[in-house]
Amino acid sequence: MTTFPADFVWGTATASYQIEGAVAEDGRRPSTWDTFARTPGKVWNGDTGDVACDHYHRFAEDVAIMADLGVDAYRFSVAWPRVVPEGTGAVNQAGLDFYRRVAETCLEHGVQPYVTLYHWDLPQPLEDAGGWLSRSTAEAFAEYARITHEALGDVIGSWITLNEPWCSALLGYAAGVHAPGQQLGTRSLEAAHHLLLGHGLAVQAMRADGGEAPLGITLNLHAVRAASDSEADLEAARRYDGLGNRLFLDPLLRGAYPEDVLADTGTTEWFAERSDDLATIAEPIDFIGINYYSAHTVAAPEDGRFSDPSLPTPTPGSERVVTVDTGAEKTQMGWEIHPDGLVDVLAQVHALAPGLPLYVTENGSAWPDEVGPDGRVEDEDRRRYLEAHLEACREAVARGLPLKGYFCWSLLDNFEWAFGYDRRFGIVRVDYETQQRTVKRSGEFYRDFVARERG
Ligand code: PNW
Repeated sequence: MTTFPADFVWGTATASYQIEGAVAEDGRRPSTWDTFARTPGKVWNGDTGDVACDHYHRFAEDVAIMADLGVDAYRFSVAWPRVVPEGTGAVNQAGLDFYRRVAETCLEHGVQPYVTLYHWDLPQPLEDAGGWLSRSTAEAFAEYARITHEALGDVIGSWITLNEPWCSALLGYAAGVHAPGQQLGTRSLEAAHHLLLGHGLAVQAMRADGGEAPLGITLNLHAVRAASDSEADLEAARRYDGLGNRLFLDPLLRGAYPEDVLADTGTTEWFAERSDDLATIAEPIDFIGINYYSAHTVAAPEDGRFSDPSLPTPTPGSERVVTVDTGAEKTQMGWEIHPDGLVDVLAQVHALAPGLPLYVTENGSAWPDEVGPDGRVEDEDRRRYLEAHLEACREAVARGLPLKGYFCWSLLDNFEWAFGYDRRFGIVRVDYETQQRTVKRSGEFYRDFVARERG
């Protein structure tokens, strides 16, 4: 059996708005997610991140739990509206101080801090000025990245610019199920471009600031399979892979947008006018982070017509592409479980950028956990999902893919975006009444797995 390299990084991941709470403390100002969560009908049960896991006050306890689990690294995100509360202009030292305390606490416990600079909490004033549809947001992001890198460069092990620009652009500006909740169809690709530009400008700004810490970006990649070998189904798979994966991978790693995707979405001209940005977007990076949850099997619409611009979907220009139920087991999110898809997406990235270090920066599953009479959470479903995907990582390493680390999503149950607190992804349970943390069976499994692999 292949063993993981001795320096393989084992971690857990979270994101600021999902766990911190304290949304109005120490100078933090509202983000688009504060606004979205307060808009009736947008988040299940009217949940907000106002308190969440109260991690802002309990981070020391949470870091100690990670140390007990024996993980090497903690991927957390910095909330832009804590550091630059209005998006541009004045810097809030109290915000930077908080993240320094988190990072230093990690280091004291032998846990390496990995920072994501943008996990979706855009300062509201920037949204009011056009959000990611506006080029100036990309420039503001680079300035915020520079400020944060300069302030925390001595305590952060690795930097991730954006988390999942696909979600920000397509769920936020096309499907409308994430903040800012707009349904603009193919105009959402303009948001994708400005996110990618912001990434490139941020990389340049952080490089100019110096330091040795590796810089990268995290994408959520979709393993895409055609329902059959028919030409129409292969076309559906091409479109789904195009919008879900290649729209981001190609400019970052090849310096060019996929022409077929621009043609499908009628955006060829808009992108041609901005081709000068591609050199910035393709600024060399040190690693790529991949968030992997599921594989998608897709088919062509029955009448062969892919578009219907009246439908708000995350596949603008290919609205009627059909997702097929393969009969595979599903998590509570309704996402089919396909551990082999993780190997496929790692191989897809490796083919595009041979040798570039790869990290799984998120992988995990939601289930309706129950607390037993003894207070234990025997989350066998989550444990099995975790084990199967860890074995997929082993397979990737065995095949020679340059996979350097794995971060389990998530350390804690948390605010699951549009689903609020209804969906639990944690390997540690959070009782939202008492804020008590309880390591679940899956957490013990992860602890034992890591210990065994380290030998
Ligand atoms: C990721 N989709 O989001 C995020 O990075 C996490 O913050 C989140 O909690 C986790 O996955 C679980 O959902 C996604 O619709 C949200 O395909 C939606 C999708 C993918 C990823």
